[in-house]
Amino acid sequence: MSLSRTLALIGAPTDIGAGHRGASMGPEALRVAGLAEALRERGLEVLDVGNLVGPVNPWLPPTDGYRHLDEVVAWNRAVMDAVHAQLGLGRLPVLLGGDHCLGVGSITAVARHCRDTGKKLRILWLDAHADFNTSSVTPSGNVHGMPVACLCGLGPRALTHLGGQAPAIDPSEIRQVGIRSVDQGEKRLVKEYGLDIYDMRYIDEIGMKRAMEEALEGVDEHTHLHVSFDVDFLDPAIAPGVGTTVPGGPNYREAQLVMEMIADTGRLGSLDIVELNPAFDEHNRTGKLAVDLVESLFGKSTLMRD
Ligand code: 6HN
Ligand code: MN
Ligand code: MN
Ligand code: MN
Repeated sequence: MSLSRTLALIGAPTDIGAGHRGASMGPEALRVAGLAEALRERGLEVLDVGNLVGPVNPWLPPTDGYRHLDEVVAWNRAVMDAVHAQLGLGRLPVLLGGDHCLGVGSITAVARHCRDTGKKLRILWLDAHADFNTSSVTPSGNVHGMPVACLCGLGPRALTHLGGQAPAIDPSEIRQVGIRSVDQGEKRLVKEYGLDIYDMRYIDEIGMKRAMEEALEGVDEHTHLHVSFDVDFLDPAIAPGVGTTVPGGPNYREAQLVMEMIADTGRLGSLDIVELNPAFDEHNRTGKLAVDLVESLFGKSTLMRD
């Protein structure tokens, strides 16, 4: 794959939207696992722009169905501005989370950039969870369970309108892969909004290759492909370093295939790596696995296909 663009690593060290502390250490764990070096090894130019700053986690119970909403908004503003700035400079932003609530800021920026440049947006949401809760149906109040709903215009105004207009995206622009944990009220909402979900049951039945072919269908030279990689997408047997493990996820080979098939499109335009939680990890094993998979996402293949 010829990717001539410079990658900009943007750290967002926060666990403000999560139900466990520790995703705030994600950016550093990815750096320690050698993310920048591995990508440079691929011949890519990589710029680590450092960490964004935002409010500390006050670790309070939810109010009106949200935990830390003001702080979540502040972090997402910082993320949106940083991601949009890097896209404007022609760089490929790689958001190092941080928990998945940051997907609101990141994807709001990407969607705006697509409107500016006339690109077609396709989001691949790799996750065990649908992240489509609202304040009225959430079992936890944790905003990392809500970003997709917010992006589709369902949620608190400060997040749905983060980029000025709502909804930031249309549900038809997103494909969710690896899903195996959807809450009761959330199920009703994803059906109502018509989300395209490749859940593990479906992947078991038709196989990862066909599922990914379907999820990538229609991606062409006019497409900006955004990958939102929640590390809990992976089976906990290979990726214990997350706060919300769900058994029955993709194994190592399936995960590699996902990344390789995305790389083959040559259309990757932006990336989130979120929910890596070193407090739950074993000697940064999950961080190293994430780096390994991201190498494949940027075109590293096991055989001579480069
Ligand atoms: N994530 N559905 C659960 C909730 O609390 O809303 C878990 C969400 C996990 C979110 O992993 O990004
Ligand atoms: Mn998620
Ligand atoms: Mn723009
Ligand atoms: Mn998840």
